[in-house]
Amino acid sequence: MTQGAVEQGIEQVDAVVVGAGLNGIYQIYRLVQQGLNIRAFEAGDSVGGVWYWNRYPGARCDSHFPFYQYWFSKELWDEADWKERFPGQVDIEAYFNHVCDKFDLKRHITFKTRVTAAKFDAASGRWIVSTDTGETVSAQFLVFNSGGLSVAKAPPYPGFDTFKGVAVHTSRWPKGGLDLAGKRVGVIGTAATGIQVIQSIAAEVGHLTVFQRTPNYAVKMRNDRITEQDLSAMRASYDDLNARVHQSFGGFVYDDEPPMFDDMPEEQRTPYLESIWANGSLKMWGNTFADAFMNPEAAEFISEFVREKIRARIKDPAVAEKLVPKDYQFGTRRVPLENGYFDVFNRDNVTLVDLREDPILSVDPTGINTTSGHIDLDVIITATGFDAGVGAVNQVDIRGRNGVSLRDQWKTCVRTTVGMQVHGFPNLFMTMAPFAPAAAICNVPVCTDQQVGWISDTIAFARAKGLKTIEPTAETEAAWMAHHEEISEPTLIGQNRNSWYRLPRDDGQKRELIAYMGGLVQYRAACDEYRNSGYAGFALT
Ligand code: NA7
Repeated sequence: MTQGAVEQGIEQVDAVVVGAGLNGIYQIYRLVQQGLNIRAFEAGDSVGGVWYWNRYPGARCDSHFPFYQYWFSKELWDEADWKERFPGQVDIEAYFNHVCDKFDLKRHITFKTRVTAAKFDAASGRWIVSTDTGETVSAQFLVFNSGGLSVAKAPPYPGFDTFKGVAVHTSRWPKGGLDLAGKRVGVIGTAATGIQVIQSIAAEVGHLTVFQRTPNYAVKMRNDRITEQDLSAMRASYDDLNARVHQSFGGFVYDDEPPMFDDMPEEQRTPYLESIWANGSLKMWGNTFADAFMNPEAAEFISEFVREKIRARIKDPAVAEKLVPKDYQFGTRRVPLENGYFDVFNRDNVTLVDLREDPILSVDPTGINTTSGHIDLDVIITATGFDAGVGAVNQVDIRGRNGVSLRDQWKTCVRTTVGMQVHGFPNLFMTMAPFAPAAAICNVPVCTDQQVGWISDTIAFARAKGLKTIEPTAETEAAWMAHHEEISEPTLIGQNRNSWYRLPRDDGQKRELIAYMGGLVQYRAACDEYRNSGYAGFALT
């Protein structure tokens, strides 16, 4: 039992893990392996996180085979049975269940339970964690693996609650599915999720109205079937890929080094892009020109290439012009993949509403009102995205040293140290949080490997040294934020204000860019340096 303000009768554990998705599952595995006594809480009734919640039609991973899987176990690679180059939600959810069953992890998880509050007790150096089912647990370490994209954004239109048909956010799609056959369906949102839903349901519904605010440069996905041969090659490549993937920029290994834009003769540029386009993957975003994130001329060249690809798919030139992004450059927001999306707009039963010309005014019991009139709908699907980076952590009333509220602190200014700790909140860790590649610009399982690894190593260090607390100093945090801004802001992604990579703010303050743009190698080096130095720049008590 621990001392201090911890009350008698409260369950004492070494660590509490919040969330049992991609990060949480590996976090549980690591901490259990390290001999910690843990409790994990998960809001859903099973594991998978975003792959548990996002069961909308066409939900699919945009990371290509074989990069979207855990890297910590070669056995998992030997057993994996991927069927498609871009796995769908059903297969990914099954994979997570397999991982949990194989390592017997579910017994550590309390399902259908949300952590609602966490209070740091300075005397004991422990967190008192409360849940919505009335449980209270005391833990030395508290790890938020609650996801960077798990709190849904609701559309802010007046009257939305009065709609008498079915209204559903894509991340809350009912487990039993929705019957859309013959229905008048509206989809609000045309980014990664909206694109997948729209292309999947267009042929089934009676009429589909697509409400688009910002057009996206979607890249054609090449979703090959994965054969036994591919799986054998995947298994044989594990050691090589595992060695290289952690040294990549964004969690994918590409065999070719991209050239600098100016080094490639002009006449070779388009055929070169064609060859990458044919790959049908996010390679088009991450591995065209080495300076594509920095050089506006390179970005504009790629943008024009993709604009032409979109135009070529749409029969009506007026519709095509609405779907072609012109006011920002390719790659400066998350690039979605598509498989039939643009062709949908050639169908007679599909209408595109450009919200920039014809904004939504309100929702009423029978549909949506735009400036040009009323649209009758039976179903409204909101694919409007998430409260990115901070949303899930902010749902919990977290009180650190001196009772300071993390949520209140983050209202005016979000700060982290390498996206995994926050000064003033000792022994608290998080993954997928702002100012790390994991927040926005990384193939997540590779970031997970690194972030969960660092957190687990840090906890192991603290325990081996018999520490009560570990946290970054204010100076360390300020230095990380200064480095992040110096590296990330000058990039073209940093210059695009219209993206979930930049946190929304209504108070006139600067909006933080959550995407750390230094790449995995530089990020990993910074994290390793802290660890290898015995956590220089951290307060250890
Ligand atoms: P995103 O990428 O945040 O996209 C949300 C979409 O919804 C996007 O098209 C938004 O337009 C649109 N949106 C958001 N709010 C509104 C309102 N109020 N009215 C109209 N349209 C709106 O979320 P996704 O779920 O597609 O993808 C999230 C990530 O999950 C994705 O990047 C992958 O990494 C996996 P906007 O572009 O803001 O004008």
